[in-house]
Amino acid sequence: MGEKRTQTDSGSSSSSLSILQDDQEGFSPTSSKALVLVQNAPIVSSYNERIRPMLDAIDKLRNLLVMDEGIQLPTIVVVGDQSSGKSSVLESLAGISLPRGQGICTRVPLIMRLQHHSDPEPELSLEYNGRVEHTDEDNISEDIMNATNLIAGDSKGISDTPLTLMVKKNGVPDLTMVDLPGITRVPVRGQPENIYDQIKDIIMKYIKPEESIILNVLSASADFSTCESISMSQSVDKTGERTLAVVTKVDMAPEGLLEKVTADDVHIGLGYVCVRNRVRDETYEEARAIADRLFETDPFLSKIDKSMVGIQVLADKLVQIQAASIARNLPDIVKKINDKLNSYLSELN
Ligand SMILES: Nc1nc2c(ncn2[C@@H]2O[C@H](COP(=O)(O)OP(=O)(O)OP(=O)(O)O)[C@@H](O)[C@H]2O)c(=O)[nH]1
Ligand SMILES: [Mg+2]
Repeated sequence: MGEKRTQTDSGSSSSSLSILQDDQEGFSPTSSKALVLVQNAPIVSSYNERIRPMLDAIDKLRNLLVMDEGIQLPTIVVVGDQSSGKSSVLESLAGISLPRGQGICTRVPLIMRLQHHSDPEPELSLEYNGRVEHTDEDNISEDIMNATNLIAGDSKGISDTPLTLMVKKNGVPDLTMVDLPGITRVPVRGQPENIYDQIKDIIMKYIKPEESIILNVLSASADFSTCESISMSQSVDKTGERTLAVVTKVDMAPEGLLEKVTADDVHIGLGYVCVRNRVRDETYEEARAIADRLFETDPFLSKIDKSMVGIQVLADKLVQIQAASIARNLPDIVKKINDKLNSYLSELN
């Protein structure tokens, strides 16, 4: 616990770049290999081997704070109104427990790196304020809450200093996502008056860059057209071409959902996936079985096309979207880094 971060990050900068350069040739957006991978990818694991090095390179660049130099990285950003179920969706994807509940729960950006590994024993670590803490599935939720309290104070305030959670686990999809605080209009006791503006600023910072993929989490019972998260994502992505919707809590409002997701009044370019997350103390296996049964047997939910329901569908979609985004953006990222490097070198000379 509390192990100090060593030189690993800075020491890896040149290898990150060489990974980028090597893969850039093998996986440029126009290369036929890239297109075949992106179009025909039935199995997540077949992607993982191909995508992993590039995703690692992107994550190393993230740790090297290249974003502070104005270089944007492809990132899946999870947004939604408060308690819409954002953290629950990430829990379902990772099969681990995150802090979730009523009222404001996520108070700092949580960068979650999921990485499949063959060892049956999961490995979890939490990085913040320059240190790395090793943890496990039983303690992760509490460790995140403690780290959040250290960063954002122990009342209900928020902060834009991120926490990074690394999850190496057998069978998880290779994805890096950022979970953000939910949007709320009305400050509760202990929150500053301008809480809405603070949350909005954090969200906008993450979703504005063209390289970001917006994962918009909507509760099934909500009127999508009045969701704050929809108006925020529409303000930066008018056509919806980089927005994917996840509809949660389908168990609570199944009626009329099919009509809502097929009408697509709010222009979601990357489509909808409907999910039922784990609730209370269900195990992940129980939750998955309940969700599967619901989508098979519920008179309303069973009518929704199977390509639009379930966590597995969501995982497959996200992996494909992430791969395409990295492939599309990588050449430009390498170019921007080289340009920066050259300008710093010429300043030095
Ligand atoms: N019945 C049901 N409840 C759900 C579902 N998804 C989430 N919930 C519940 O909704 C509440 C809020 O879930 P969270 O995952 O904490 O929501 P959030 O969007 O991360 O919340 P903030 O971080 O505070 O904005 C929790 O009590 C969850 O158990 C679902 O699919 N069905
Ligand atoms: Mg949350």
